[in-house]
Amino acid sequence: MQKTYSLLQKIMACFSMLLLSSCIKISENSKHNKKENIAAFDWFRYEGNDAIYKTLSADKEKYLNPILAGFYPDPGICRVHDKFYLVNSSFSYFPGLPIFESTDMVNWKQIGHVIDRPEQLDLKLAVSKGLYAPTIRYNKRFFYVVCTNVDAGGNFLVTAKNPAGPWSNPIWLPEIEGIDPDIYFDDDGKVYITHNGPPPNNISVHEGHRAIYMMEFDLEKSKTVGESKLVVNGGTDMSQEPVWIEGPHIIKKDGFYYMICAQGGTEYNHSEVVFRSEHIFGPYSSFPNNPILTQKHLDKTRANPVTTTGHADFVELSNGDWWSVFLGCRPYGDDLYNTGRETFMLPVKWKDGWPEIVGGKEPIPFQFKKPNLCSSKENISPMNGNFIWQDDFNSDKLDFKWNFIRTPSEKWYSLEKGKLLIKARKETIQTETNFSFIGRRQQHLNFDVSTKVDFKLQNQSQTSGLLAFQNEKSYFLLGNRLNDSGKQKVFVERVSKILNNEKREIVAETDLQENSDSVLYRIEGNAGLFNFYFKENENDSWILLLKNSDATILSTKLAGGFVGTYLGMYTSGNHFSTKE
Ligand code: 6LW
Repeated sequence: MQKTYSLLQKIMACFSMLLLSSCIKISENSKHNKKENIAAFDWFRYEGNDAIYKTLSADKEKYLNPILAGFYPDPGICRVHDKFYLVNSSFSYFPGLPIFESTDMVNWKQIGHVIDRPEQLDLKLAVSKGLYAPTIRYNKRFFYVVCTNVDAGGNFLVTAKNPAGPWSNPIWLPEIEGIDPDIYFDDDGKVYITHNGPPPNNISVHEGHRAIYMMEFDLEKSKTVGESKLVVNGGTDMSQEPVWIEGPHIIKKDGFYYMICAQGGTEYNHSEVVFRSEHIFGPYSSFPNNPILTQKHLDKTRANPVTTTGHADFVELSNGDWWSVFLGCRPYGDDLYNTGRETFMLPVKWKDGWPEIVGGKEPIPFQFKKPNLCSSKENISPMNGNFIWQDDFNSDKLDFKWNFIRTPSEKWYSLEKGKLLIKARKETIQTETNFSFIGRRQQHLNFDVSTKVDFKLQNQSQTSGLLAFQNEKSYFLLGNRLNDSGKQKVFVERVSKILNNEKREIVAETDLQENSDSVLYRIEGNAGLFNFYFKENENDSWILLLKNSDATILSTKLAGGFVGTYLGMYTSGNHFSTKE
C-alpha cells in the first residue's frame, strides 16, 4: 500500500514537474511573445521653430496669433464669470472635441475632451468625417455642447456640470438636418438651435447653395419643438450666388438678435458675415458692410500670409468688451499648409448697431494688444510660439495632446515604467480602423520631431516607427522592417495621390548596422520639405536617410479633408503583408 502510494506519488510528482515546466515554458513564451508584439516607445520630442515668431519682439502687452497653433478649427467659445472655455472640431480623432480653459484668453490650458468615452460615440469613419464644428454655451450651472457627428448619427447635444468632464452621453437631435448647430438661451427662458442645412425644398439655385434654419428646443424634454424655420437662404445676397453659408451663432445685444455665419467655404474664399433681426426667427437683414472678416482679397504674394479666415464665435468680457475667435491658416506656398486650420483671435468693435472684427479685412496680425484681463500666473504648456515639448511617458495617463485615429475598441497601449507600450496589431494605416497610432498635432511650419522605440521584429510583415499622417492616402512612415535574409532595414514609405497615385512606395531604405531592436527616428519639417533621419544609439549622430522630400503631399490642398497633419508613433504586425 505504502509502496503503491509512493510510486503513485512519484508518478504524480513527475507529472506535476512536467506540467509545471511546460507551464513555465508557456508563460515564458507568452512573456516573450508579448514583448515581441509590443513596440516600446521611450520618449517623444517635438520642437517647433517658426521664423515668424523670431521676428516679433517680446511684448507683455501683446498676445500671439494663432492662439491655438495647429489643427484646432471651428472654435466655439463661452465665458462663465472670469473663465473662458473654448472647443474645436476633431473629426474622427479620439478623444474628440478638445476643450480649453483660460482666464486671460491668451494662455489656454487643455482641461480635457468633450468626447472621451467610447460609449459616447464610436468614431469608425473616414478621417475628415465625424465631429464637426461644436458650439459651447453655459446656462444655469450647466455647460452645453452641440455638435454634428457627420455620417454617424448627425446632430447631438451633450451637457456637463464641470467642463473638464464628465460630459453626458449624446442626446441625438434627429429632427435637425445638416451641420454646425448653435444653441442659444434667450432671456425669456426659451432655447433655440440654429444650423446649416440644404437649400429650401432641396433645390440648389447654384452650386454651394445652402441655408440656415432655426428650431425651438425644449430643454426639459431634451426635444426640438415644431419645425425648422428658414432664417437665411443662401447667404448675404442671393444675386451674388453666395456659397456655403454655415457655422451660425446667435448673440443678443441692445434688443437685436445677431446671427454671425461663415460664408464662402472653408478654403481661400472663406469669410464671416453678420445678419440681425428684432425677432429671433427673423426676418434677418444682412450687414451692408459684410463680410466682417476675410483675407480673400489681399495680395497673394504678401509676406507671412494668414488665409481662409472665417467660422467665428464671439464672447463678451465682463467689462463689456467683445472678442472673436475664428479659424485661419498659415500657408508656406500657394495655398499650401500642412498644419490644418488653426484658432486665431481679434477684438470686435460695435458701431451703429453692427459688430466688426477689428482689422478683419487687413492682414491678420501675429501679435496684437491683449484683452483687458489679468494675466494668468499659471504655468501652462504653450499652444503657440516656438517651444520644445517632450513626453518621457512617466505618467500613468496619456497627456491630453495625444490622440488616436478613431475610437479604440480594445486597450492596445499601456504606460509602464517610463515607456509607452503599443501593441503591433493586424490593423494598418491603409485600413479605416483604429490602427495602433498615437499622435499629436504638427503645430509649426518648421518642426523637428523624434522618438526612440524598441521593437523585436519577428517577421517581414511587422514595423514600428514615426508617422506623419494626414490620411491613409497621404502620409510618410519612417520605420524598420526585416528583409528576406533577416536583416533589418530602415525605410521611408510614402503614399500620395499626386506623386504615386495612392500607391505605397518605399522612397528610401538602408540597412541597420547593429541589427539591434532599438532605433531612434527623426523627421525635420521645413514647410513643404521634410528630412528623415535615424540612428541606433542615443549618443550617435543622426544619419540622414532622405533629404528634402516633397511634403506638400501632406497639405490640405493636395491631401484634401478638414484635418491637419499628425505626428506620432505607429506599429503594426501586418503592415507589409497587406499590399495596397
Ligand atoms: C464646418 C464648417 C466649416 O462644419 O468647415 O469652416 C466645416 N467652416 O462650418 C468643417 O470644419
